[in-house]
Amino acid sequence: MNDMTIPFATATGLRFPDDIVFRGYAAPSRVEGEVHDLEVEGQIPNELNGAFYRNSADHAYPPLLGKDIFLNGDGMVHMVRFENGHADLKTRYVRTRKFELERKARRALFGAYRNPFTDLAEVAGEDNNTANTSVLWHHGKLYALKESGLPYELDPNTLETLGERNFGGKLNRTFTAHPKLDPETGECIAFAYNAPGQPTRDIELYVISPSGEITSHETFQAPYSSMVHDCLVSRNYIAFLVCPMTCDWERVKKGEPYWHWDSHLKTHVAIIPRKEGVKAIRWYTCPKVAQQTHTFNAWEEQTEAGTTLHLDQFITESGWLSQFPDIRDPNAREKPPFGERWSFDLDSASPEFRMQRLINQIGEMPAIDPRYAMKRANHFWFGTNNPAIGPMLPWGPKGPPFTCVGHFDEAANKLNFWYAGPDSAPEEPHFVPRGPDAAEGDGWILTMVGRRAENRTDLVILDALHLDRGPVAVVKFPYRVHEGFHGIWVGAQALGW
Ligand code: V55
Ligand code: FE
Repeated sequence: MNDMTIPFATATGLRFPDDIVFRGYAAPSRVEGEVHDLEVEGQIPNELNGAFYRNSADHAYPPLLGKDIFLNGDGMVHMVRFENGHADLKTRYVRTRKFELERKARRALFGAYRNPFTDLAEVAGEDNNTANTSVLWHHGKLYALKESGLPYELDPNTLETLGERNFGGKLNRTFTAHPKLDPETGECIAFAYNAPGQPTRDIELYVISPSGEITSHETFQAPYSSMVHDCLVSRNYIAFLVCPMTCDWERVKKGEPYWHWDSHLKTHVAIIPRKEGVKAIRWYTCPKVAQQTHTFNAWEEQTEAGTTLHLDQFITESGWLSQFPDIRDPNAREKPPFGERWSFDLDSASPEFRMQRLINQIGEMPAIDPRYAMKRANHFWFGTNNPAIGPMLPWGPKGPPFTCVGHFDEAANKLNFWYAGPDSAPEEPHFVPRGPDAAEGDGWILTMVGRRAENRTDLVILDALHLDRGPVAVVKFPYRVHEGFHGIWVGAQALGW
């Protein structure tokens, strides 16, 4: 191929690898910018005032080692600001230490995902955090999060990076990308694993007050060091799954992937009462091979037997083999996640718990009405594929793209889908209530949609309880932004707009 056809080719031959992570629709976007007054098909509801923020991994430079996993891209945050039926887009890289050092050098300096032994000597001891996974809005501040590093605070209006934060010196070197917000107390329940920057069995548990102070910090030990990506919080309990995605520092030193799936390890569940804390921790062992991908919610039910704690989550029975190898079975095939409900009778001494299929449909990227977090929710949304209503899309770097958004109404036992159309891949759904007093589920689902044939992105607004009626509005971006991970909705009032 003629280098002249590559828009960012330089005298030094800056080129991205021609592989699944960097090619075609998955290619880094690298575009920072603003578009005022996006095109809109349909009508953006006037009640939808505020901002949708989401994070993504968008490699700023070709990978040092010639290849990489998409999880290791540089954090790029997108904001769509909604105001009285209008929508404006803003996109900026998070100015992490890694990003700044590499931009100065005009090349990659850091090597493999979370592996300092593959970095160039000139960045020895420097932080490899990409801040690429999620965004948090709490105590009036916006943060970009990645589980292998500290939060980066962003300006919620300009998306400028304000700096790395450790909440008064109380965090070590990591912080989860999936903290949970308590809609009743305003607290943020958060955790960190591998907090010193190396694998350890310790898990740090934090409570952050509505004013941003860490009011509680406790530590407990897991049976082994694992990828603790998400957690579950009910009104009175916190639960963690420790799954066989494990890190062995000796392998990392040899340049092997940070994580490997070891099906000889068991899946363990820790249940911690929020009031008593880790001294009252209780461990359960799961009888099947299980990896939690993401969680819907946790809630308690009072029965004659006492308190039952339910954990509603997506579970797969394999490792995440598109990203990290299986060290026991090189021929293992990745299995899709299903929504499951795991139920624990807390007043019983039994070491057993129940596992049921909650949603009879593969899925991932769960969402509920956030006002129903920590108590029983009836409505569940998720990204999914449904070959009965639309063909699958070609695999991307994280496996099969979604083609549909799904909704499960548990009380009615009904599944409902929106198919995004040919060559269209929805991302994580987000629920926004119609107003503060709206009933559960009465509102909208927002989802980014990759329009693969057009090399563009849309933000689609659906009626949350009637997905199959199709979009209320389609907010059209004039170009492609990179597929992302997790986002949030922040209302105009909270933003002080
Ligand atoms: C996940 C995502 C990550 C990561 C580790 O979804 C786990 C799981 C986007 O980065 O670094
Ligand atoms: Fe996640």
